Amino acid sequence: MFTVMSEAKRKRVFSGIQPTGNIHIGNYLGAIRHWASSQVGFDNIFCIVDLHAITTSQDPRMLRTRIRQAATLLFAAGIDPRLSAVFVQSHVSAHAELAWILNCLIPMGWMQRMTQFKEKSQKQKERVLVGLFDYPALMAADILLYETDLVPVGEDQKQHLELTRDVAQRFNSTYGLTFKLPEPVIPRKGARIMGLDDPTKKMSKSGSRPGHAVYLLDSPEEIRSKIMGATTDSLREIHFDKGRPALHNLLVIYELFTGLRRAEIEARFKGKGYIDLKRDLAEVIIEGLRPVQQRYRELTMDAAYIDSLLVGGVSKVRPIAEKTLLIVKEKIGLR
Ligand code: ATP
Ligand code: LTN
Repeated sequence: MFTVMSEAKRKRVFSGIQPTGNIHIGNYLGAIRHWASSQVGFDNIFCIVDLHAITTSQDPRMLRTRIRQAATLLFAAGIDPRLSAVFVQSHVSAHAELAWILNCLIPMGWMQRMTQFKEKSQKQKERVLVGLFDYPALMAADILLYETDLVPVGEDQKQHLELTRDVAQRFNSTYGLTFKLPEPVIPRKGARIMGLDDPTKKMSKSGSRPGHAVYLLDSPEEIRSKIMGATTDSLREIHFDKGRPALHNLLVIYELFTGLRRAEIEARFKGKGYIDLKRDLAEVIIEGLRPVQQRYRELTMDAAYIDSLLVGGVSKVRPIAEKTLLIVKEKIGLR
């Protein structure tokens, strides 16, 4: 018999995405697709993390557009507003407040170990913002405000999740049990899709070269040209081999979009070359993204509908966040 799990027993899922640029197939294969496919049976919250976005400089008009675009793409990719709350981080002030409180519990040394900060700040040197350094505290606040059980993310966020658990534990041992310890959920495959122009760097929204990433809203022509131009090695045989990172990356993308087994893919390209693989891969991506793009186009025709979904989302989550913040304030003597 079909049984509906009671609200109280359902595990809470929380994740976030930055509205900093065009959403790419790395975000999709590593995160969004999983958020969409495992909504049933969970209590899901997905956040457009605009306060994280401003840790690097953003053009105000562009940022406003990208917040709405990110929300629309989540719904287009299958996030169902009946099963999941989608909201904009800055609309719930408890995130910034709890981040400040956590700042006052996190030793500098923990933050200095964060590899994402080290990588991102290398490029910016002295211009790097304090907010970027503090990014993991805000992320911990996002997660801990909602008694989150599971955090589905790509591989790059693993260390931030560890810091979140560490700060939750430190709070609990200082002030008594308050926060649940969240578990990261990192997909076995596709958790780190690499740049098409450089298979040693993860595909990223901030990748500057045009051939770096396939974006979810790219046209078929753009997808073909990016995939045909992707870096490869000079060997011939097509098979899954981590020692050949550029080819491996293309094959993983192929695998995830088709759902085929590795042996089937290798058999399909036996005796064939890179051109065949790339041609086929481009079509597979185009077909895979077609329904998302179609739904996106439909949704953009009704901006008021997206706004109403975001209002619905924030009204579901704000009371949860405010309740947690109140408890925290009481525990530490602010009330
Ligand atoms: P930026 O490059 O600006 O830091 P980003 O591309 O990493 O942005 P986020 O908004 O920070 O994007 O990430 C959204 C989700 O996508 C996160 O769960 C993240 O782990 C995942 N993700 C990002 N890049 C990849 C990738 N290359 N492969 C797999 N998952 C990824
Ligand atoms: N840092 C994350 C985005 C993010 C997030 C979160 C993810 C912000 N807050 C809370 C999971 C849970 C990133 O993908 N770069």
